[in-house]
Amino acid sequence: MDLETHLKDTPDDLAELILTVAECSRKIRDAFMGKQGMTDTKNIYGERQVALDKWADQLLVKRLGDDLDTVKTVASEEQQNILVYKDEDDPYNVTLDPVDGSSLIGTNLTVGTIVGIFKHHDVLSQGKKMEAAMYILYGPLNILVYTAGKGVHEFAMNKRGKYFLQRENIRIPNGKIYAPGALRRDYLPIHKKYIEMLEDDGYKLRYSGCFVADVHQLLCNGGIFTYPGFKGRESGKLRLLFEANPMGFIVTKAGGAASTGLGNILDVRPSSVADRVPIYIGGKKEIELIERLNRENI
Ligand code: FDP
Ligand code: ZN
Repeated sequence: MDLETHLKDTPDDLAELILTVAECSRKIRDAFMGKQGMTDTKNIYGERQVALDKWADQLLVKRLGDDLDTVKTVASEEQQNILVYKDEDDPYNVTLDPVDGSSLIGTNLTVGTIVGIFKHHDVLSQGKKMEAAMYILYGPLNILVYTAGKGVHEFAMNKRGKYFLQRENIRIPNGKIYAPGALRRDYLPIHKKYIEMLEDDGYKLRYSGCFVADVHQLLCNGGIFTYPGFKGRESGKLRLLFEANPMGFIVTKAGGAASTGLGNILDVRPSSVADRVPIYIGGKKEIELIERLNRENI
């Protein structure tokens, strides 16, 4: 079944938005050749932008913001400000991480696009208010995963650029994989204990350096991804709006969870588009463990 057919029970305007991102992802895949170098511009976090990242951002912003008449605002990890379009009444507010894991582009490892979709709630709302979320992986295959609130579904792109259903209603399995971000020497004490407990329990290391790809493997095989708060930056590295919330929404809909280590990420109230958050995302069992360790040490 193709993506369009699969979206037949989704409201037309939301289906159109998801299909527009899918269409952009085909073009982004084609643009890898030739756009791997760095630009001379920086994003709001002071990181030099890779040409592909900037190009993908401009494509997505144009197609979603300028061309669709149902999108009111777009917030992108690569833009300074929230971009405002159209009328007050337009329902959708969208967050974009155009190319997550962009430091891997030059190595030909998998990177991806992450999209969060709010309806009648602005992008500074709690993640649990999202209407839908999706991501695309540019790996050996283009993979698209979306949830419009009910199940989580996975599609693969064929040679003609069309997405076909691979797995429907994905549930995160039990598994013993851990993907730990940050330097071990900077771990805070409870996090250090947590990682040691996973290792003692036989968890295998699988960390690529691309958040969306690392989380996708957990949807396939189970386990936990974490980028914790660490010495020097207790809020961690990953961005609440662009990374943690959409991926947290998807993993939660697949029967997993996403936590700051203290509580549900989807309950966090953002204070600005640039907020960062410590993240533990994956199986419920692993999330319960870090939350218990934190509770017992308070
Ligand atoms: P990148 O800097 O390459 O864009 O938040 C972005 C991110 O990648 C995540 O995709 C990834 O999980 C993390 O940063 C990698 O950080 P480290 O280099 O510290 O491992
Ligand atoms: Zn990212």
